[in-house]
Amino acid sequence: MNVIITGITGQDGAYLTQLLLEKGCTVYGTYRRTSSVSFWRLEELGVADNPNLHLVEFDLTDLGSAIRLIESSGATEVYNLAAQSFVGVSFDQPHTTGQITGLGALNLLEAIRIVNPKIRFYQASTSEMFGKVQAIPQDENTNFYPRSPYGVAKLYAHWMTINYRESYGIFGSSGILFNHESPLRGLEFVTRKITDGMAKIKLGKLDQLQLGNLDAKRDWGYAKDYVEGMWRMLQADTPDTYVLATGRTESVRDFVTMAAKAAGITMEWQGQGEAECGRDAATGKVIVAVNPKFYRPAEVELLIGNPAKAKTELGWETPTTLEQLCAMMVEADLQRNG
Ligand code: NDP
Ligand code: GDR
Repeated sequence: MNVIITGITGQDGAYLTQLLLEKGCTVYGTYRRTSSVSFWRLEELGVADNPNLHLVEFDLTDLGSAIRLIESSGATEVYNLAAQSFVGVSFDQPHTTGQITGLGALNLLEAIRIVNPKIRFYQASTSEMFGKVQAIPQDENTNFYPRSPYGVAKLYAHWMTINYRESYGIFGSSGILFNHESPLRGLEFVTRKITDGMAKIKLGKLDQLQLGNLDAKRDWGYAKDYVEGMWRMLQADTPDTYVLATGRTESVRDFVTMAAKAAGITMEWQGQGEAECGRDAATGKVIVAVNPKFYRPAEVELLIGNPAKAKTELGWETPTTLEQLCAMMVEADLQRNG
């Protein structure tokens, strides 16, 4: 079976490529032309040179390119993982984010509608669509209230997937995934910034880690478990919308404490707001400080998902605990920085 994965240079693209190759698929993985393309994630997973992986240059904002990709690959499944996915940047580049993250998904839906409406389509939707949350925990029936240009763009793509399902009978499924992390997570996202920072502090390569809102709470799971859920959504009898989450929420501050512990450091917290800091209990040195430059114009304060529907209907589960995930990430960063 031929499948397309957009955004294979990203975290999820790498894990999904690995999973679908293991399942015997031929993967057409798309990447963007840049002056320095990197396939480091695929290389770390040992799949970059797999003969069943075809790397295809593609930009989500180009409809013609989407049509040619769908035609030439002969794909029967398309996983749309490509996006401008960093919430912070979406405030500075709202237009680009809308073009890629919102209208980009429409380009693929249009290409499917034109070339082969039988193709199954997965849209990478997000818990950021819940934003200023209207219910706790959040599930498939919770009202949306996005709080960033990224969240708004993703909500457009989410509803277009549903609209193409209802208008043209396209098998379009939308996975509302809560935050998922791994040793392959980009350094700009808070978990990896923290595990990389703690590893560097432990190794004497960094004095202090600077963060924004320590009170934000997230439902963090392991990315490798979550790509299995994406695949299950496209193997179901009918297209639908599913939440993938762990059902547990922790603050950024708690994740710092957890990562420090995994690196062999005991944290002590002092102060409040912008004056809050975290000290290494053994040395008394301030190793974590708040820098308002990392605050967002509008924040998503609390996310916690209810994955009951995915469990019941897809048999999806996420066995990895946050402690295991955090330890895995710190261990990988200690090795990379050592
Ligand atoms: P990443 O940011 O790691 O990867 C995004 C991918 O999209 C990269 O391969 C990037 O390429 C590619 N991309 C960006 N712009 C374009 C473009 N114009 N044309 C083609 N490709 C482009 O994201 P993740 O792997 O973490 O997430 C995968 C998807 O799931 C994203 O859509 C994200 O918004 C969504 N999501 C992620 C969650 C998470 O917690 N990780 C939770 C919920 C949803 P390049 O390397 O060149 O930048
Ligand atoms: P998020 O992830 O915005 O939830 O989007 P991120 O890790 O960027 O932020 C999580 C929370 O941590 C707070 N925070 C900081 N964030 C970053 N990046 N850097 C900091 O220094 C920092 N300090 C505190 C943030 O304010 C926020 O509250 C991720 C992305 O993968 C999206 O693509 C995806 O859709 C959602 O997860 C679900």
